[in-house]
Amino acid sequence: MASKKLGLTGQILTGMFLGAIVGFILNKVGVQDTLIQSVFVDGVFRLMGDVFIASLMMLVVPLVFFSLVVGTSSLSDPAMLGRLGGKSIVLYLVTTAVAISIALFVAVLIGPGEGVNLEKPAATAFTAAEAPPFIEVLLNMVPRNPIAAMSEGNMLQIIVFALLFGVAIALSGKPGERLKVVFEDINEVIMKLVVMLMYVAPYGVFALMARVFADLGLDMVQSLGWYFGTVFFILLFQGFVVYPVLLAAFTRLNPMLFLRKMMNVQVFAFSISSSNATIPVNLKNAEQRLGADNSVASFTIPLGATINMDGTAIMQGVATVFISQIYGIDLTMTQYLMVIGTATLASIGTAGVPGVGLIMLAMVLQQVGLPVEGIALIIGVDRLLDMTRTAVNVTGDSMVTTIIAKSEGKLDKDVYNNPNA
Ligand code: DAS
Repeated sequence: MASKKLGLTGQILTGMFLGAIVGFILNKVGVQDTLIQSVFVDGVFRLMGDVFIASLMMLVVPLVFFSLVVGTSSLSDPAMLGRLGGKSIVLYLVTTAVAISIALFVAVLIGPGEGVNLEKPAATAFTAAEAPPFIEVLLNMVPRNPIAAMSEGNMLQIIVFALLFGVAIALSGKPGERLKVVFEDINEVIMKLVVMLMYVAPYGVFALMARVFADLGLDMVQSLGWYFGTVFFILLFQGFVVYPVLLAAFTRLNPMLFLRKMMNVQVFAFSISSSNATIPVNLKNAEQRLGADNSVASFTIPLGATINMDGTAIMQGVATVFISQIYGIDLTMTQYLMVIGTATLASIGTAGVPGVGLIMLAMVLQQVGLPVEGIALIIGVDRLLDMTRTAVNVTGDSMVTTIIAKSEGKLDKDVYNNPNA
């Protein structure tokens, strides 16, 4: 699995670099206003890139709805709710909200997209909607018509409906059990769609990068470098500062042992870019090396892989600020709060498969009225960031698992404190 994923990663990286080189050459040769510009840059590359972005968007609504119903219906099973479910949800959402708040603060401080002032895309399906006052956002979260919410792509309403629908499934006895199986099967198929889309990614990335570099040349490299560096720095800060501090504060356990025992899980997650596929490795590590009892880890690790995506939320926070700066759009405090709320809620609906964080980014951008086309600017470097943020995602899952196991008196401290366990 890992070698296959690296092959795909290698293909995407190849598409990225080839696209950048072709675009850079076209920019240097100066094809503006020539046949090459209209046939290739504004023709073939635009079509390939827009089709790829549209196919990302195509998956947002079904992905969030079905993965969230599946996640909620298993979570809200009465036997599982209780303290475990409550603690997990609070800790997972708090760590995600902390992660994205740090991301927004640092991104505004560094300003990776300042000074480019790319021309805003023509009025498209994603024209910036007026950001409503925050109280209105809260009132507007309950969908009067769930089907309309889905057709309009109103993600907060879709998330609320999916949460309620999932709870209703869990409380509906036999009919609910039958329906839950159907939703689990549909969810599997949608995950397969995400994987299929990732195979088209190298071609889409090539076209997007070629077009961006043909139009912008080197200016883009500098801004992209700042974007990549900002996300990478915050991911490392979250993984190696925030998590150890939270662990020590909540459990008084030695955080350096935690980091040391997480290395193998992080390398695995990095290489395959999938929290879901890392569940078996993360679960085994939590039980056998961190000393968490199976009754806790078997619930919190899979739940975390589904609803806890701190690394993804960090990328979404920085990307939102970067894209708003690139287009010279100032975000209001309400919009920043909406980004935190939407990205935190979206992380619940983001299943741990490669590239899915980018699909959810489209939703966050749409919710705050930013041009979704901005994804084209960062998609080329996203693969490398996906690998890193997946390693952070699974580290967060294990950190919360350790805190909960300790609080439930279900952590074997001898195992945890044994460096060779
Ligand atoms: N690769 C996803 C994961 O498995 C995260 C993402 O796409 O942002 O966690």
